[in-house]
Amino acid sequence: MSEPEIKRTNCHFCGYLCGFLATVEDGRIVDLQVDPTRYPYSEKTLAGCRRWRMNLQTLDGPDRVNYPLKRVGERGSNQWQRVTWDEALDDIAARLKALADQHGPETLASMIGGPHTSFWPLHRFLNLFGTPNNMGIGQICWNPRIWMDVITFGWTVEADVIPGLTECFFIWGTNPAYSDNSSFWQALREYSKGPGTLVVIDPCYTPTASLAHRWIPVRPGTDVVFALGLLHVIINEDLYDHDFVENWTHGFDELAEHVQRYTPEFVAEHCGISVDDVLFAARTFANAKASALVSGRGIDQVGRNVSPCHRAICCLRAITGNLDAPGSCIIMDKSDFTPEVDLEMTSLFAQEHRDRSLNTLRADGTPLQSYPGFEYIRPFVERIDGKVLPQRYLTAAHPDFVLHAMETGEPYPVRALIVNATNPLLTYGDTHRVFNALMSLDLIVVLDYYISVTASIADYVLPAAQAMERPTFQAHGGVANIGYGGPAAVAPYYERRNEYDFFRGLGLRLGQAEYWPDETLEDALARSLEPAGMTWEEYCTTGIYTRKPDYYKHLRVDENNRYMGFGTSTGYVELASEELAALGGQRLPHEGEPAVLCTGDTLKKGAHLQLITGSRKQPYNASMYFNNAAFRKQASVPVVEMSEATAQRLGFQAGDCVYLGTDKGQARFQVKIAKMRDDLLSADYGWWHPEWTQGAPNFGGIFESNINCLTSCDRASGEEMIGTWSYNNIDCVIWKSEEPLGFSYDAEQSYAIAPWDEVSQ
Ligand SMILES: Nc1nc2c(c(=O)[nH]1)N[C@H]1C(S)=C(S)[C@@H](COP(=O)(O)OP(=O)(O)OC[C@H]3O[C@@H](n4cnc5c(=O)[nH]c(N)nc54)[C@H](O)[C@@H]3O)O[C@H]1N2
Ligand SMILES: Nc1nc2c(c(=O)[nH]1)N[C@H]1C(S)=C(S)[C@@H](COP(=O)(O)OP(=O)(O)OC[C@H]3O[C@@H](n4cnc5c(=O)[nH]c(N)nc54)[C@H](O)[C@@H]3O)O[C@H]1N2
Ligand code: SF4
Ligand SMILES: [Mo]
Repeated sequence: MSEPEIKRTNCHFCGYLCGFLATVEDGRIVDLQVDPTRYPYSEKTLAGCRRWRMNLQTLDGPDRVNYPLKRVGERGSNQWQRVTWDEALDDIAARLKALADQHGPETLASMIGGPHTSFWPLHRFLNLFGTPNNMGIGQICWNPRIWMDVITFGWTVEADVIPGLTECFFIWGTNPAYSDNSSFWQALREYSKGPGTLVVIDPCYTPTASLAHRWIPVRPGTDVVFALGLLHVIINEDLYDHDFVENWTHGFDELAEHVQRYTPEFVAEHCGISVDDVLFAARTFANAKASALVSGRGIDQVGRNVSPCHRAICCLRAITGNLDAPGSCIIMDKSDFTPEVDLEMTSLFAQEHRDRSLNTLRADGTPLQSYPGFEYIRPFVERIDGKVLPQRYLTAAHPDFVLHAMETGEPYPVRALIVNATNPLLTYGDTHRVFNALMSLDLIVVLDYYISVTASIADYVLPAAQAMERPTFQAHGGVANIGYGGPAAVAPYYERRNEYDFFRGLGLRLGQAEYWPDETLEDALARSLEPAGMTWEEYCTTGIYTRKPDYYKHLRVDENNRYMGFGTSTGYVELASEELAALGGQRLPHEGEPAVLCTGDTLKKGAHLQLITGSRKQPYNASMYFNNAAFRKQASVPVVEMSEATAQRLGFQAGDCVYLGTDKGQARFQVKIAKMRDDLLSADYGWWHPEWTQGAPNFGGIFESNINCLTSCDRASGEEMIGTWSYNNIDCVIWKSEEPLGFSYDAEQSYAIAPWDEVSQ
C-alpha cells in the first residue's frame, strides 16, 4: 500500500468550483478537505453548501455508471450489456459514418445542458464531422443577454460593484440566494447592510427580495415595459448623462421618442406595480454615483420579450453613464488564454455545412442566432482587440427545428444524437415531444454519471468522469478573461473517461487525428493557457487565471489617434440598433405578445393562470441529486407555489394535490403558499423518481411531476432573432387532483438509481 498523498482538486457540483485537498491512497480518494489556499475559497459559502460532502459519496456511489454500456433490449427497455471502450467507440464511429454516408453529416445532432463540464471537445468534434445541429439551452440561458450586450456595446458586460461607490444595485429576475451559493450572494448580503439602495425586480418575494430596499413585483414577462418606463422617466426628467449620450451613443433621439408612450401610469398598470415603483427605480438608478445591475433567468426565459428587455436594459445602463465606469458595469476583455472559438475550431467548419444549418435553411429561421448572423456581427466586434465570441453557442440550432427534422425527415433526416451532460427529457421544453422524437432515432449516445432518464432510452451510455477525476478549467466561453478550476486528484475510477477522451477517441476513428494533437485533456488545457503566459502548474497552485479589465476602454486611441469607441457597426453604443435592423430585426425595443399554451378543451379543465417554472431552489439542481436520500427527505415533493389570496380564490389549501396543464400535457404538484404576486403560479422543475423503474413503462416517473410536460419550444411563439421560447410567463390551467401524488416519500426506501448491473440482462 502506498503512502497517502495530498492532491489538489475541485468540486463541480455547482459553477463555483471550490478547491479541495484530497487524500489519495492507491489511486483512491479517502478523505477530502477544503483548500483554503486556492480560488475561490470562502468559508461562508462552504458552510452554506449542502453538496460538498457528497463528493466522496458520489465518486464511488452504487448507482454510478462505471463501464460503457450497450443497449440489448428494445429502446427504453433499460437492458444493458457491458462492452469495452474500443467496442463502443468502433461501433459508434461506424454507425455515425454509415448514417452520414446515407443522409449527410447533419444527420447527427447533439444536446448539452448547464455548465457541468467543458463543451468545446464536443463542438470541435461536430465541426470536424460537419454538422451544425448542436442544440443546447443557450436560447433560454445566457445567449440572449450575450447577444444583446454585443449588439449594443460590442461585447459583454458584468456588474462591478464597489461598496461606497455603487449607490444603487438592481437585481433583476435572479435569486442568487438559491441559484448561486457563492461569493456573489455573500457580497449581496453585505451590500444590503450598507448605504447603497438594493432594488429587486421579481414577481416572487424571494430571500434575495427580502434584502431589498424596494421589491418590485412586476407581472412576469412585462420587464421590457418596466425598463422602457424607466427610460421614459430618466429622459423626460432629464436625469441622463448628457456627456456620454452626446459623445458615445447612436440613436438617442429615436429612443427618446419611442419611450414617450411608456408613461409611469401606463407602465404601472401594465406591469401591475405602483407608479411610485417606476419613479423610485428610475430616479434611484439615474441619480446614484454609480449603478450596477445583474439579471438572470427570470428575464431570459420569457420568449418574445427576452431580447427587447435586454436591449432596454442596455440602453438604461448607457444613458445613465453606467457603462465601463467604476462601480457600474464593465465591458469584459477577451481571454488571454485560447478562447472557446479556437478550441472548438469553428474556423474549420466548412461553408457547405454552415449552409445546412436549420437556423438559416428554414424560412422561419433565427437571423441573429445563425452562422450568417454571427459572421455579420463578427468584424464589428473583432475591431476591438480582436475579440471573437464562442461561435457554437451563439449559432446553436433551435430545438424546434431539429426535433422537426427528427420527426419528419424535413428538410433532411436527423437520425443520431449525442447527449453530453444534460437530461433533456426533464429539462428541454415539451417532454412528450422530445421523448417521441428521441425514441424514433437510430442512434443515441449519452455521456453521464448515471443512467439518467434520457440515458435509459439510449443505445450507449458512456461513463463520465466527475471533476475530481478530470482536470477542470471553467471559462466563460472566452467572453471574459477568467478561467478557474484545477487538476484531477485521481485517474478516473473504473473505466470512466472525461469528455475530451471520448470525443478524441471518436474523432481518431473518423479521420480527425490531425486536429486532436493533445493526447490528454490536461495537455490540451496546458496548451490553451500558454498564450496567457501561465503554466499548468502555476494555474493548479492558484486555481485561477484572471486579469481585471480597465475602465473607459472606448477612450483609448488607435494608431491613427482616433478613439477606439465600441465594437458595433457605428462605433457607438447603439441605442437604436443598426445591426439588428440589418438582420431584419427591430431598431428599438418593442414588447411582444406572450405565448399561448392553453386553448379549447384545456381551458375547461380548471382555472386559467399565469405560470413561471423552474425558479431555482436548494438542494436540487435541475434534474440532479434526486437520487440523494438526504435531499429527498428535505424536499420530498414537487410543489407549485401561489399566494394566500390566490389559494383562497381558487379554493386550494397548502398540501392539496393539483394538476397543472396546458395543451402540451399535464403534471401534478403539491400546493404551497408563498409570498408572491396574486394570480400567479410558480412550479418546481426537474422532478423525477429514481426509485421508480428506469426505462419502460415508468421512465423514472417523468410524466408524473415534470413541468416540462407542459412547456413548448415552438419557434412560432419564440423571440424573432434568437428563437428564445418561454419557461416563464406561460399560461396554464390548474385543477384539483382527487388522487394524491403518484408516489409517497418513504424514508426507509433507497432513493439511489438502481445500479446498472442489477437491472441488466
Ligand atoms: N421548465 C424549465 N426548464 C428549464 C429551465 C427552467 O427554468 N424551467 N432552466 C433551463 C436551464 S437555464 C438550464 S441550464 C437547463 C439545465 O438542464 P440540464 O443541464 O439538462 O440539467 P441537469 O439536470 O443539471 O442535467 C445534467 C445531467 O448531466 C449529468 N452530468 C452532470 N455533470 C456531468 C459531467 O461533468 N459530465 C457528464 N457527461 N454528465 C454530467 C447529470 O448526471 C445529469 O443527468 O434546464 C433548462 N430547462
Ligand atoms: N439550486 C440550484 N441552483 C442553480 C440551478 C439549479 O437548477 N438549482 N441552476 C443553475 C442554472 S443552469 C442557472 S441558469 C441559474 C439560474 O439562476 P437564476 O437566474 O437565479 O434563475 P431562477 O431561479 O430560475 O429565476 C430567478 C427569479 O426570476 C423570477 N422570475 C420569473 N419570471 C420572471 C419575470 O418575468 N420577470 C422577473 N423580473 N423575474 C421573474 C423568479 O421568481 C425567480 O425568483 O441557476 C444555477 N444555479
Ligand atoms: S457545490 Fe459549489 S459551493 Fe458547494 S462545494 Fe461544490 S463548488 Fe463549492
Ligand atoms: Mo442555465
